[in-house]
Parts: sequence; structure tokens; C-alpha cells
Amino acid sequence: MHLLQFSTSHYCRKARLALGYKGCDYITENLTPGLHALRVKPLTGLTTLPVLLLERDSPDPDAVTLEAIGDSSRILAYLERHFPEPPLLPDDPSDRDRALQLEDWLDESIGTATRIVYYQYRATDGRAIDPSPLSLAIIAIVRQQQGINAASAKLAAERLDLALPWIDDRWQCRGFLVGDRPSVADLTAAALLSPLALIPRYRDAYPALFDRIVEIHDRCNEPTPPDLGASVAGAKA
Ligand SMILES: N[C@@H](CCC(=O)N[C@@H](CS)C(=O)NCC(=O)O)C(=O)O
Repeated sequence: MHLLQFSTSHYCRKARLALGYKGCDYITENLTPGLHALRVKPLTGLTTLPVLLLERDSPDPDAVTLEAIGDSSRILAYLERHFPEPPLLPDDPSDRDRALQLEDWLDESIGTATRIVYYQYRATDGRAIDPSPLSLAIIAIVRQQQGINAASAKLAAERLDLALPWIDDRWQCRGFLVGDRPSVADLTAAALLSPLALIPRYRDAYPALFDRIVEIHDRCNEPTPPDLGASVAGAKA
């Protein structure tokens, strides 16, 4: 399998966590933001990454047919169907529905809120993290494309302030967001919240949550993001 990704995207991280959890062999190909659409749109009709490419048998033995799966949740659903062990969905049907609902909420609300808060921070208090012209230009382009400003960041931070105590409490008290083993909900939260480790306000308020994110990365054989490793180690010191 072949994963088309942006190396720093938290949605691509989600796909890698699932591939690692299932023990799949795969290679990654990093695309260049902006130019990526030329490659991706003909494959999926979307411009977003991640995209998983699968080789399919073709009637012509010299040709290879590619199937493209766009969207991280569809990639996880594909993996669950074709690599059922270890499972990423609970056995209990109502827990299973709940895990999929949580995955959708995390994707559509919390993942985007994280992105908004993260890029607002990088453009303001966190500007010194990488003041190179290239980095600042990329941050400016993302903020412009996504309509990120002080007002949208305030709204996004309010969404995170509702979500994070619940996720933190659930992980600390029960170990998992739903059911009694890791599910799509846990992997999605671990991937989509990881950029917040760079922001002292979140790192200081939720040390156990970031420890849990590191544990989930370990379980999925996915390297911990450098910011997260440094943050958690720093918080523990
Ligand atoms: N719901 C999508 C969201 C993916 C997403 O927003 N990807 C961003 C990178 S973090 C992207 O590809 N942006 C480029 C674009 O929209 O053209 C998923 O879960 O895969």
C-alpha cells in the first residue's frame, strides 16, 4: 500500500496510526501543498490528503490498476474490512456506533478546531518557533485559505475547551474513549489533538492526555511527533 500525505498533517497521522496498529506494510509519499491537488483530484475527486493507493489486478498482466481511497475515515473503514485483526471497532453494536460517531465528531469539529488554534498560535505567540520566511509564508497561506484569524481561533478554542476535559477524563478513568480496547475514536483523537502539544496552555492543562497520545503512538508503532516527545518529557522533568 502507498499513502499519499503531507508529512505534517494530523489527518495523515491518523491514517498512519491505523496502518501501524494493523501491522500493514506501506510506503509514504509526501506531496507538496498546492501542487498536491494536481495529483490527488483526478484520483479521488477531492483535494484533501491522506489518500491510500491500492494496486488491483488488471486484465492486462503488464498493467497495474490503482484504486484510490480518499478521506482518513474511509481509509480506516477499508483497513477494518480487509485487516480485521486487531480490531479497531468494538464488538458491541451500540459501542461500535458510538466509536464511529466520535470519529466523525473528532474529524469534523475537533480536528479542524485544532488546526485553527495551532496556526493562530504559530502566527502569534508561537511565531518564534520557526521564524524562517518559508515557514511564515506557509502559515500565512494556510491561515488565508482556512479563514483563520483571532475571531475564528477564539471560537475554535471554545470548542476545544468543551472537548478536551471530556477526552482527558475518559482516557484517565476508562483508558479508552469507548469500549474496552483501542478504537477508531482513540486513534483519531491521538492524531488530531497531537499538534496542541506545542501550545503551553494545553500542554500544561492536560499532561495526562498528552501522555496517553504518546502511548497510543507507541502502540501503533508510529514515531511520536517531535513536539509531543519534547513537550511530554519537558512536562515530566
Ligand atoms: N476529512 C478529511 C480532512 C483531511 C484534510 O483536511 N486534509 C488537509 C491536510 S491536514 C488537506 O489535505 N488540505 C489540503 C486541501 O484541502 O486542499 C480526512 O479525514 O481525510
